[in-house]
Amino acid sequence: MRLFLALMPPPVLRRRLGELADRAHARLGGRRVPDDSLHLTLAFLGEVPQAQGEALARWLETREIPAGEWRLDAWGAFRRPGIVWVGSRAPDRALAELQAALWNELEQQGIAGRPSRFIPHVTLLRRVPRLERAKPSPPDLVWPYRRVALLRSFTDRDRARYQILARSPLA
Ligand code: 3AM
Repeated sequence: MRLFLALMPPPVLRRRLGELADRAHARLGGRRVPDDSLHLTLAFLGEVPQAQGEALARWLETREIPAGEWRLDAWGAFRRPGIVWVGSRAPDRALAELQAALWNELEQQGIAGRPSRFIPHVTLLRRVPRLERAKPSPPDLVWPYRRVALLRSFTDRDRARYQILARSPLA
């Protein structure tokens, strides 16, 4: 199973992110990420055997995280895969610490693949054919979070789909 750890937005924020995705999609095209799939990836684990996935789910269910608030105030893009995202202008210390702490524990459980850089972002569009230089007015959103989710990623009719397998206890 292909797994990742992510924050899932609360419903009000999910709608706001969906509106940003609609606006960006009208301008740039590409594939708009459906509201249900909007997330912030903290760790991409890759392909994991079923038994290890189940052990990771049990670990996460007892792993409380510190509650926090992430401010989203910037648009961004990853050019090569044609991804348009929203995130923050300045690095977010709490998220960086959370990502590092989770990776320490994943590595203790035999998971490899810690990235050399962590750019917190919410992907809104994929496969954008041509990215513009001009950026629209920056977003100004706050994402309050209290738990992390373990998700399985799979492909269904050429679309990435996610299924929540486990969640950490509410902080
Ligand atoms: O939507 P975002 O950008 O947060 O890009 C994939 C997505 O991130 C990323 O994991 C999230 C859930 O699929 N992802 C997929 N394959 C990856 C890989 N090989 C990857 N991240 C790093 N390495």
